[in-house]
Amino acid sequence: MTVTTNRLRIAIQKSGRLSQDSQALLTNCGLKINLREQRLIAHVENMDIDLLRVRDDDIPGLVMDGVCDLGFVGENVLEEVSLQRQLDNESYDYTVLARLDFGGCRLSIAVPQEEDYQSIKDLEGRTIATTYPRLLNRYLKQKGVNCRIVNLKGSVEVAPRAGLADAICDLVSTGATLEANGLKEVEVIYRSKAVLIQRRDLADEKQLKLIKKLMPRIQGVMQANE
Ligand code: PRT
Ligand code: ZN
Repeated sequence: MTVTTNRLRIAIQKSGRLSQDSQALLTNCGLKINLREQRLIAHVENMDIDLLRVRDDDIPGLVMDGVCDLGFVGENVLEEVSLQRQLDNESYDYTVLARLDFGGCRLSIAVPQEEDYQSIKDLEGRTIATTYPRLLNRYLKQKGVNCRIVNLKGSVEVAPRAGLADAICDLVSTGATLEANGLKEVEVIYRSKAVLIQRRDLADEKQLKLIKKLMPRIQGVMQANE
């Protein structure tokens, strides 16, 4: 059973790197958010909007399945989920309303520092650990390199030391984590930022009007931050 409501539903990361910035953006747009720490749903007091606070990995699917109307998510997660859903013959439709000014990072391949690395061809036949198997697979295919991909949900950066993989493919921002684990970045395979996405089939007039009102405010807040 799906609960019908014509309040606009926005999915945001509950706790993590995108939570604060997503919430701050909405607050700066004038939304009065009633936040109780452990709650799944936060009501916006002065507009017909509810925030759904979930794991970032669930956000693309919630929007693609039409369970949420909008979502704040990293392009890395969005693209990975899209590729996976295409393979699984599930819907993967969405519209990007805005590319945001936070959550910037890159998805990179890294190898042990002592490795003599010349090019991606050096990884032929080797094993790479990652949380992003679809993005990595797409990149390796483009380059014509065959590798074994090991799918890890966490602790990717320790995989080479633990003898689980020859290389890793993980998110990087400052590079400090790679360095602390004796790894060096050798290929950037994807550059990511946070985006605001909308479900494709949104048709409710009231909700569309609300989004139309919200978008110039979001652009305004981002310009003010420049
Ligand atoms: O619990 P939930 O599933 O919601 O959260 P999560 O743990 O999966 O994600 P989270 O909160 O870590 O990241 C959410 C999103 O933030 C990512 O999907 C990216 O879009 C974005 N982002 C931006 C990053 C980073 N920067 C980043 N540096 N996500 C992860 N990292 C990791 C990086 O892999 C490294 O392990 O942070 C660590 C520190 O990075 P360095 O390079 O500065 O050392
Ligand atoms: Zn996650």
